[in-house]
Amino acid sequence: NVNVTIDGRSVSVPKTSTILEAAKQLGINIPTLCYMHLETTDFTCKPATCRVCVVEVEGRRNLCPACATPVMDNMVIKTNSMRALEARKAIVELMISDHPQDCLTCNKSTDCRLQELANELGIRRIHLSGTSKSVHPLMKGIAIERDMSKCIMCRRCEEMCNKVQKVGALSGVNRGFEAYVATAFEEELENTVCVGCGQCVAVCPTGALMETDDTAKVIRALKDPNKTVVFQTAPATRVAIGEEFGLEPGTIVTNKMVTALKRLGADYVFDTNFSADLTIMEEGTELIGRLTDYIENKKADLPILTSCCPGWINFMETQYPDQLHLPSTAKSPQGMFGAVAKNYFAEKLDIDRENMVVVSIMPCTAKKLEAVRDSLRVKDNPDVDYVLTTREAARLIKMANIDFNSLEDSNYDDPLGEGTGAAVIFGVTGGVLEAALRTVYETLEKKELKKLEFVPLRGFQGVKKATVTIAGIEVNAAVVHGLGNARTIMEEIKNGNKENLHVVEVMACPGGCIGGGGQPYLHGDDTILEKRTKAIYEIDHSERIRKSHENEAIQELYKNYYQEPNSELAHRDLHTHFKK
Ligand code: HC0
Ligand code: SF4
Repeated sequence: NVNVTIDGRSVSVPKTSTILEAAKQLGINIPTLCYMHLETTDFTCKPATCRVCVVEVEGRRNLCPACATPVMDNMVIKTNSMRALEARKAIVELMISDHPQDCLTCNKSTDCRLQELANELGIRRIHLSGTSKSVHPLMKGIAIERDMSKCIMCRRCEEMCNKVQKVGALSGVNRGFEAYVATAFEEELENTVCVGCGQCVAVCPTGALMETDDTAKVIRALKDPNKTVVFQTAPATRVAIGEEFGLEPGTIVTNKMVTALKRLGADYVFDTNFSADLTIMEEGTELIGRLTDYIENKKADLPILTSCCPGWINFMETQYPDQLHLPSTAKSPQGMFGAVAKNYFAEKLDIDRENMVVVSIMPCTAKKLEAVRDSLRVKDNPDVDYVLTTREAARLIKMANIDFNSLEDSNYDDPLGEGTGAAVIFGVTGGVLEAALRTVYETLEKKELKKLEFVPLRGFQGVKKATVTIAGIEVNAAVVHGLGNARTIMEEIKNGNKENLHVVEVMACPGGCIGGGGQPYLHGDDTILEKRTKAIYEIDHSERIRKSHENEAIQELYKNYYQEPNSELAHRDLHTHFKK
């Protein structure tokens, strides 16, 4: 360890620390724009380009960037000297002078770190007037909107896409005023290897990267008297949307969210948890089928890969097109919900599917891309009409003058509103597999599973593996989250699957859906992911029914409509195919 003095206070820190880290130990938060570190996500962005963290070090002529300057014994540092403050202010002013000044109408307003910093530093006027030199057209994709005029070259998106997700869709180009982050050949993200996970959006400090805003379309549908508007809410939204209304991360607001959607004018508010249980029935049956096949014929498409995460499926299609026989053919819960709503439920209501509008509230930007897939529509009519991220849903609620925190609780509607504890854990990494194992175990063993928690599959470790013995079969399971880890496991599988994996769960976003690209921003604090996870497990624990096959509404649906999992009708509505 070494001793340093920062702003007049001493601290002993490991000698490998930077000034920024040492200051943190004293509770001094030196502002940063480009630097970001997320422990759970294993994400570090440290290009030292923004220079906002400059501090004064005694004996050195130049100011030093705190994020990139290692401490030395007896160093004396001032983070708030006049010189440091003025330099910091000048740097931010320079950035703003080359930034569109449309904070009033920017989608990121009040969530923008640059805006916040300008306020913290008391910048009230831009002396360096001049027009913004970096003018770029707004690129509006189905999932993600890019406005590179607002890019400050912090490179967080690039680091996230290339180092954590290992997709490689983004890279910095040009120099000086002309510098920005581009896709290959300046293509729209959708025409590149981008999978739409939105993790770049999640770390962007300004309005350069945003989800594409679909709130106006939903408002139009809600106002149309001829439309029956049906909402579904994803598992991970209920433990996060409260943050948008100032509640503690991990506050469970499931039933307030239902009330809010009803106040907006929804005709029905249903739960994606319902169709998550349905997914377990379809996917679990497929898993049992492939395992049996393997035992009997020594040959089968193994490991079976989960198919509910659209970012992951896009990744499979672009990166591993020769392995597309492995994913389960089950649609995601969002997709299954749309099909059940527009086929079964519309028929029950005796309305045309064209007059039903299905709106999903999802923690995810890639769900917007999933909703426009060919396999999720009948002729021109999509099963899911619009997808709003958790952030967009909150915006819609605020717009409608609904005081979220004082809302009373409401229950989901029947019959697509019933979900189990197994369904809610879909929202965290390891949850889909745990839910599947609960059902597969009881189906094959024909006896009650006493301990429902599969602890080795829980937690934030990037790759988790466990062997579970079910009816004499040793099932080798793995769980990965974050596409970089998905790539690791896919390489293992491609190279002969030496560990003989039978089933693998993949979620594109670190932490699973609770860390989705459409969730309330973490602003660098990833303890929020732990809090959301804890809340998801709390909900599971408190549910009366915690296994998908015991969901009574699902049992009814099979009895009245689909007959049995993987039936012909189930294949028509609930299964999909992949694009090479
Ligand atoms: Fe997820 Fe899902 S669990 S992907 O993370 O499977 O988005 O929350 O809705 O569809 O259920 C997201 C979350 C879902 C789906 C479910 C799955
Ligand atoms: Fe990369 Fe995901 Fe952003 Fe696409 S959405 S550019 S894959 S981080």
